[in-house]
Amino acid sequence: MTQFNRILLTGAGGGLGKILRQGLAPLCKTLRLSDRVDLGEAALNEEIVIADLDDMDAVMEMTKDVDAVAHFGGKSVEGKYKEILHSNIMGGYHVYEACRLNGVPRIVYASSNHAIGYYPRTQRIDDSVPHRPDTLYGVSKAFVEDLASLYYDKHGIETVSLRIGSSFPEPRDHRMLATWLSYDDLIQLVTCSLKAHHVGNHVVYGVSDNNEQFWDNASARLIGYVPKDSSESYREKIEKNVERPDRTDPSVICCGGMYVNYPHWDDKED
Ligand code: 15L
Repeated sequence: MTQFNRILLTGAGGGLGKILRQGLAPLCKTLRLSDRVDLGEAALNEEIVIADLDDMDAVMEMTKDVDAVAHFGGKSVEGKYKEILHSNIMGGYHVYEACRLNGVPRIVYASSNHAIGYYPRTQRIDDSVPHRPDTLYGVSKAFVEDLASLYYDKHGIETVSLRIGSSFPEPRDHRMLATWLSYDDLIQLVTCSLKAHHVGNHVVYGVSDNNEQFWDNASARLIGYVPKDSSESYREKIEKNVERPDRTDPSVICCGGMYVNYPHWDDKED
């Protein structure tokens, strides 16, 4: 059922953006899509804006006359400080500030488990723990979660921050048996986040109904999310094809996996 007049999806050309381009279409009369990469032809109910999120004027334009923003734009993995700064930190700030100036009441933010990646897997954390980022990318996710807090307390803009685990067609390794979020469950989670009546500033984990879980996700149930998929059907394939990692490695001890072992990206050769 159509509920919104216009939703803006940033990062519509990215891995998850492409899934949500299809998945969010039934929710609104017009789906406005933005990215800095080519998005192809606009379908009948689509509007396309090619722009960079570090351009405030462009973000002001794209957030005009929208009822909600699904903010999936920016860099989705670790990178050099300047890339993270422009894409995620400045980009995130521009989205919040433009929503304030244009009166947009709700944002669904694609945060990441890397905002809390240094927590050990043995500690069952919920949405209320302090940030413990494992990378500069994780820091940028924590920063935008904090912007969400400020913009709710001070300006009344509601946010659901989704600390997405690993959203791919299927889990790829042992860690993803716990962190996997299927595409159908992703669509459901974003839909619940857009439609829930009063969310304030809310943080949830983006994971499917996996047997193995690192996080207490009661806050996701509060907005009506009932995941349908489980990584369990892929366990046998992973046990057979993927080498079991060394249990004493920090990437196995911590939720963030290999991100905790990454070097500082500015030390890397181009
Ligand atoms: C993320 O935040 C990334 O966007 C994705 O590419 C995966 O690395 C995922 O985290 C993960 O932790 O598996």
